[in-house]
Amino acid sequence: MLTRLRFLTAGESHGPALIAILEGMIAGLPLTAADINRDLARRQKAYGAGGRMKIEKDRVRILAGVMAGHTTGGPIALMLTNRDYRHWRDRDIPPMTVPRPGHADLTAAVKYGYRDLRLALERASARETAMRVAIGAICKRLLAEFGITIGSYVVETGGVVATIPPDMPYEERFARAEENDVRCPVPEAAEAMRRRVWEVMQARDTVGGVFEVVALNIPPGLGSHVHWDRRLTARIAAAIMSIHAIKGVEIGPAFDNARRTGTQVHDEIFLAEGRIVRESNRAGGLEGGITTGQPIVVRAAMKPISTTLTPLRSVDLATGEPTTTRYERSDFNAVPRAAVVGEAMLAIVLADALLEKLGGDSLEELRPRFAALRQMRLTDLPMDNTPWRFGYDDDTTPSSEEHG
Ligand code: EPS
Repeated sequence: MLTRLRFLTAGESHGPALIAILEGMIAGLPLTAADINRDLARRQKAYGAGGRMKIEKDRVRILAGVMAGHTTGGPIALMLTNRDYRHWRDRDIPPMTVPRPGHADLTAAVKYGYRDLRLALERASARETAMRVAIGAICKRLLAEFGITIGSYVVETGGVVATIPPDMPYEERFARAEENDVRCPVPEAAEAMRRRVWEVMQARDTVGGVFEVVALNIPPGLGSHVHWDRRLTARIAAAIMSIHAIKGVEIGPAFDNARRTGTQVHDEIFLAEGRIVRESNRAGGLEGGITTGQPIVVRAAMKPISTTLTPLRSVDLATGEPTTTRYERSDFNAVPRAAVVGEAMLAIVLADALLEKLGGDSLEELRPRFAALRQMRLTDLPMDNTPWRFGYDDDTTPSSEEHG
């Protein structure tokens, strides 16, 4: 569903490295490894992360597409080393034949006919999201040139719900989320979330949760209502749903809106000093699959991590015997980390939508085009208030006069 950008990732969780190629990025964008490493470090932080995060220290190598500190317009090639690989490279790998419920173990083995489930988990692992975050950081760098920022915070962990004061500005939510390792902007709720995660870890179990990803200063008019795969709503939902363990997504408070009446939900339209404004944003920044210019608010539900210390019932596919799962090192809580991945996926979709709207191949070319975008101003709308006719060149349908 990307129209201007393309990206591919490759790599196994415990293989030597992860690789990514981003194609379609404009030329002339200032970019350093530090821009990417900042988000890679943010993705690594979580209360309830497994032992792997003590091993990995994600630092990207930019191998192509960036010269003298600026993108060239050529494909950008990125590499991340898996430090854990050294623990696996010379080892005999014990057979893994008992699929973990909830993981891709069973479904991927059915699809690909694997003789060992490790071949499934190596690529299904959320380790791959490190590369999404790296690509997303480049897209954020582009968006930042136009004042667009993206942040995230966690609103629910293991059933503990944070009540965020509705008047707390998004920038403050983002900043406060950075201050703790559950990424929750409300300190009391953050403490309750940590306690909940601790309890669940003691009970040898795992948690899921809900996070919000928000884009600020997005211009109106990105995306389109005219076709299903051009609706930005659909493109955002698909991107967020592609993140490991995400099983639900909503734009704005969509499920709550579904319980209300139309007059309680829709964001009424006002005119203030020549500008078209809204006093609410229950649409989550999108109407008709097009940006309204208000914050884009995406909420995502993450299922609990499917690798649990407490065994779950399963079947040994080698013997056909009923049995229980064996533990593989994993996370107990990955919601804070998934939120950072959500930022990346939203950044990729929005950078793509912006490039689609603006056209052009270099930052220099984009700047005046961005400045000339139609805004939510009455003067930007060419309404001429005159009657008109459909005027299709269609003589197969009788007119109302002929029908009487
Ligand atoms: C993951 C299992 C864990 C996580 C991993 C995702 O890895 P391991 O089995 O090596 O302990 O740490 O996430 C990452 C390595 C990462 O960088 O996010 C899984 O099964 O999806």
